[in-house]
Amino acid sequence: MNDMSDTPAGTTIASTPYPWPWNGDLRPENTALIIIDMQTDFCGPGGYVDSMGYDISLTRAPIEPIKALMKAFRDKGYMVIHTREGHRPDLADLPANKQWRSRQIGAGIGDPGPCGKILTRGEPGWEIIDDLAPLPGEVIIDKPGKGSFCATDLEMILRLKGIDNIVLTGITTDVCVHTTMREANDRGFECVMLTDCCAATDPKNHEAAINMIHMQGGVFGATALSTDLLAVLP
Ligand code: C5J
Repeated sequence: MNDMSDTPAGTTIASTPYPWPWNGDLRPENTALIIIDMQTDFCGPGGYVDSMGYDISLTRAPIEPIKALMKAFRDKGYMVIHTREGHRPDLADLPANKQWRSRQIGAGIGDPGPCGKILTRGEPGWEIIDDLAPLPGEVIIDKPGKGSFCATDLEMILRLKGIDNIVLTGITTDVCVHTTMREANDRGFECVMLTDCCAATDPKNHEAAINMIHMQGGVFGATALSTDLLAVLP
């Protein structure tokens, strides 16, 4: 069994279940912030999540913590990456079963809604919210699925930039953030999820998703509060 108190030299944060990153090598050159799906469709009035009847005050809660974190990452020269879930306007990349399921609860992907066609590229609801708008030159990953690596060039970009460590934020904890963390972990990236910078449409699922990460010595990585990371960010 590993000794979790055996903290490596370098920089680590007060994370659970181990001090992250595992090797203490936390630098602007090897660490990226990924902000997942902070789009009107997931946290704005009239968007996909709102249309399904979920409480968007939950998915809006991470906006301010992410804003503070994003500023610190930008100021210190770290890579900031944004993702957007959405489909081509002709819906050529929308699986029929995904569309069918979304229609069962009144928020059909590709169907017209208060913010334009739901989860469709180019529509108002699909845009990242103004509070967290990408800066010119920041990488934006458009993804048709829940994971940010599926059918995208994210892995190639991270490898070419020399990124080892990924800081995960955004919505929703239990769906797109978790899927992305699992995909990244399987590719050998060292991941931390910042729990105050994520949210789910059901708080119990948020907690459960965090608990899953803590199993097996950190089965997909670690979790922390953004303040714990900001306190030591080199
Ligand atoms: C979902 C997401 N929940 N961004 N997408 O459909 O988590």
